[in-house]
Amino acid sequence: MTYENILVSTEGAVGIVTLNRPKQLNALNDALMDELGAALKAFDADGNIGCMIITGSEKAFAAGADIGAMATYTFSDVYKGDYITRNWELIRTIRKPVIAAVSGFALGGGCELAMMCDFIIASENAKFGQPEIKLGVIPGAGGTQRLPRAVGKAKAMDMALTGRMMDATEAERAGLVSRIVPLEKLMEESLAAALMIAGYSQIAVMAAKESINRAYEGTLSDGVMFERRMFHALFATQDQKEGMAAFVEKRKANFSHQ
Ligand code: DAK
Repeated sequence: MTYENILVSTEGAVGIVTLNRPKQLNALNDALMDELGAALKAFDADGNIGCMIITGSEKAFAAGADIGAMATYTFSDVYKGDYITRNWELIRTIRKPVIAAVSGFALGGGCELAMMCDFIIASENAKFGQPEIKLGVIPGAGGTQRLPRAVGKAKAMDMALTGRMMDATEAERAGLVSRIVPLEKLMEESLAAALMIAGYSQIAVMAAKESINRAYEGTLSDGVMFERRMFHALFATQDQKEGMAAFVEKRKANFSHQ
């Protein structure tokens, strides 16, 4: 597939997708979301890839869903066309870890896209917001659900009802981003994290992601039981034998992802 709205590359075992509509501050239109989904799916299916990064430009990760494209949509357009669910939700089906490397604006659908990733590394100039209220709508790609889970009800209400932006420091303090790095180190640090993850057992990494995601969608006791069974299951892998043998033998583990 050839891409017109994203750039796709690899660094070792890491797949990188760069959102690339610079004139529109990476506003997310249907074509871009289709391409993003296809690129992530291809990386997920590629045994040589262990982790992915989604990033944007220095000025904008993504300034939201494309307002120009949306402006004339009718209810029947979005409902019948399954707008958002049709392609955006595909990101949730990706089983390997996806890191959002965010600099500049992550607004509306851009903030929601970052929150669909497994964690967010932000540069010092990152700004997060759900300003849809200013456009006469509400967040429609999970913002009203993922933001309160990440930052709590008070801040989520504040953000979604006033439409104000949160800077990187506030976002880290609130738990929305995992770390802040200098702008010029964003890709270096994100890549280092992704390469580290890709160096571990893919099976253990996927099991960790699946288990943590359970924390959002079920009860504590069901989540703990799911985690326990996954933990038990990992003793059936060659990677568990290798990882523990390497520790005992004081050498680096060489995982085969089996
Ligand atoms: N869509 C389309 N174009 C955009 C855009 C966007 N979201 N954001 C920026 N642009 C374009 C601008 O129109 C401008 O284009 P030209 O005029 O040069 O042709 C260019 O990018 C540069 O933007 P600015 O000139 O405005 O740059 P500034 O540095 O002055 O300001 C800004 C940057 C990010 C503060 C500003 O552009 C801004 O406020 N942008 C809009 C941010 C926003 O409101 N984002 C939320 C979008 S709404 C739904 C599901 C989901 C959604 C809706 C419905 N359903 C299920 C039905 C989601 C909605 C959203 O995400």
